[in-house]
Amino acid sequence: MITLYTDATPNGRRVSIMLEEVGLSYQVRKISLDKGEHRYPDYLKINPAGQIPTIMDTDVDDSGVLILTQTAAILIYLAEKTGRLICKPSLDRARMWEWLALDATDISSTRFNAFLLSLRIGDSMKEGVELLRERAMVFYRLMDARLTETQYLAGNEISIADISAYPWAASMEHPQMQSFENLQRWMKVMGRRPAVQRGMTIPE
Ligand SMILES: N[C@@H](CCC(=O)N[C@@H](CS)C(=O)NCC(=O)O)C(=O)O
Repeated sequence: MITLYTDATPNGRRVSIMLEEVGLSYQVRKISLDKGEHRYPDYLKINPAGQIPTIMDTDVDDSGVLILTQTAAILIYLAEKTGRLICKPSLDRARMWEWLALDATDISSTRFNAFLLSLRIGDSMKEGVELLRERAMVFYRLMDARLTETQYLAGNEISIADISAYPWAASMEHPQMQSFENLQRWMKVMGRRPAVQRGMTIPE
């Protein structure tokens, strides 16, 4: 059985969507960021960085328990465990890693840092927030260009690169987003998937 420790944020939903897509049975433990539960000593034992999401998997081969943090690592682990949403060794697979890495290292951190700055420092850091938002738009422009060539980010099959990118892309509010026609087409396709719709409501 897998337990997902999460809250209603794009990073958390990258994993809840994945769990819904692969169909593994799992339970959800809400870790309220508003209440500071991510810094409670019990939670820090499983995620010393004090971040969500985390998974605990008790169904592992050597009868141990796996506690795993870092969204990209969790997506790769679940894809390998189930053989789902991972491209077969090929050029598409290389592209899948490339887009997953861009999302994990650049897009997610840019988006989260903009959110954190606006939340903690408010108007005094308006310029810093705007700079990060413009940087995010550079990446969404890249994504739009990629999606003029292929249906999904890795190629013509959905993969963990798409699951990773969707929740942050879907929450981006910027006037230019509407002009990215292929990104919009991809978001509609992703947003219609029942597993994505369920994953986006977790935790309730
Ligand atoms: N690199 C981490 C980032 C996770 C992350 O930033 N989570 C945010 C919520 S979206 C969080 O828990 N923030 C609390 C904090 O940093 O204090 C991952 O990919 O899982």
